Amino acid sequence: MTPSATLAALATAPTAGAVGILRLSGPASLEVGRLLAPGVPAAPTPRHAYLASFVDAHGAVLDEGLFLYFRAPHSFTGEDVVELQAHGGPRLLRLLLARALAHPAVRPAGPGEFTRRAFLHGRIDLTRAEAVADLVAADSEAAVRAAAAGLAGALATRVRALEEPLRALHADLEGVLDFPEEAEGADADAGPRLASSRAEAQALLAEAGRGRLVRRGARVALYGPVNAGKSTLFNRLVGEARALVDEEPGTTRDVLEARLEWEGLGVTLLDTAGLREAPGRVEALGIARTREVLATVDLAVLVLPPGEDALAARRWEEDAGATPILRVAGKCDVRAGGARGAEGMDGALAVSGLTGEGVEALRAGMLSRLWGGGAPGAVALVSERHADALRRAAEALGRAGEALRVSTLEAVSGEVGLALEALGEVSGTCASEALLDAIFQRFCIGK
Ligand SMILES: Nc1nc2c(ncn2[C@@H]2O[C@H](COP(=O)(O)OP(=O)(O)O)[C@@H](O)[C@H]2O)c(=O)[nH]1
Ligand SMILES: [Mg+2]
Repeated sequence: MTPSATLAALATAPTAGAVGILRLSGPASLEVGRLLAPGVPAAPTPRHAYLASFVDAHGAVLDEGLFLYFRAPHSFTGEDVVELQAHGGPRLLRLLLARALAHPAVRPAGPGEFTRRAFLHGRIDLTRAEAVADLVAADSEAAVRAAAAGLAGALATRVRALEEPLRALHADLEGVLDFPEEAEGADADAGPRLASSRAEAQALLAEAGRGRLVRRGARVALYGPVNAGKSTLFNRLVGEARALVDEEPGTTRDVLEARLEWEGLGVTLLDTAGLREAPGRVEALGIARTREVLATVDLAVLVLPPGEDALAARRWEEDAGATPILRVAGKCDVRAGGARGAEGMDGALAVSGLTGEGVEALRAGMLSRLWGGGAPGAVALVSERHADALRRAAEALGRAGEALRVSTLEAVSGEVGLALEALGEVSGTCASEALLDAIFQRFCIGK
């Protein structure tokens, strides 16, 4: 990759739209931009919107639009950037792009390459570059807010707060090793310093679960015996009649999905087939699917009909395996022999899908089981990639603490160095080309 090449790409989707943007970044941006928009002055005012005609190679006008120039280093990429905002015709935009690419200094931008340049030129750290992709991919309000916080540096700040004291500790340790006399005592409080960094790394790591929920939304399945009222409850929660409700057992044979948003958090609600009816072939497939689903969801809502006994309830709970369970005493409007439904079950929420009773409490209960306290969105978006690096950092710091007790200062310093390398993969201060390739591959072209 030659950072001096000038990049060109369409920054808007390749479909018809009100506006289409051609973006150029690199030393030849202005020259190439002015080939397309010759009416713009040779030394345009940066960040000024010029109304300009865009022309083909023979000077024939193709469109009229805005020309924007950002002078290095005061641009998103840190390089000279030109943006042409044309009308959003896909064919028109391809003509403009082709014209830009015909210039020998210009080549097409790869996925995320503008953002990558911003990172390479120190405009943003790696967590903020990743937040750009998160923002584009965000499909719930919580995901938007979390990505926006990341773009503003929420995660970057936390990682820096971890890296800086560790770097100082590393320098102190190396000082004591290299110049034992001058630096004497600089390692005196290494123990508590290590412990506090490790605790901070673990605290950040603990947010990975919430990060995952925000990023991809929560998955919640309704399950339980046939005819418990799952599909009726599903429809009630979704707010429309999606699932087939029938008095005949075994009506829901496949798994139904609905995508909802609760307090900004994306929630995929799944309605499953009952697990234990005497199955026909189709029902049996539904039951197998239900088991699969239960293993993958973030929360399993066990809906039990009135009169289900405690022993049976326990068997149902075992079906969910390691997945957290929320118990619902369904059809609570029914009074079976004087006793109200299955609400005698410990901690079960009494709910009726038919009347709507308890449904709001159930929704709140699901959210609090999924999310705990605080509003979805107020979270540092720790990705799997970040979590992996943070885990390695915390482990290295644990070994450093151990080495401080039983081994040499060299060993301690070596482990601190490893922790710093792992953190550097998060912030990008220590990221290999291969890692950067993998990260920016997720981006769209033109971003
Ligand atoms: N009284 C009462 N009947 C319900 C309730 N929910 C469902 N039913 C009835 O129970 C039967 C089975 O409901 P369905 O939602 O298909 O149960 P599923 O097999 O668990 O999906 C239908 O006849 C529903 O009308 C409820 O909350 N109260
Ligand atoms: Mg059903």
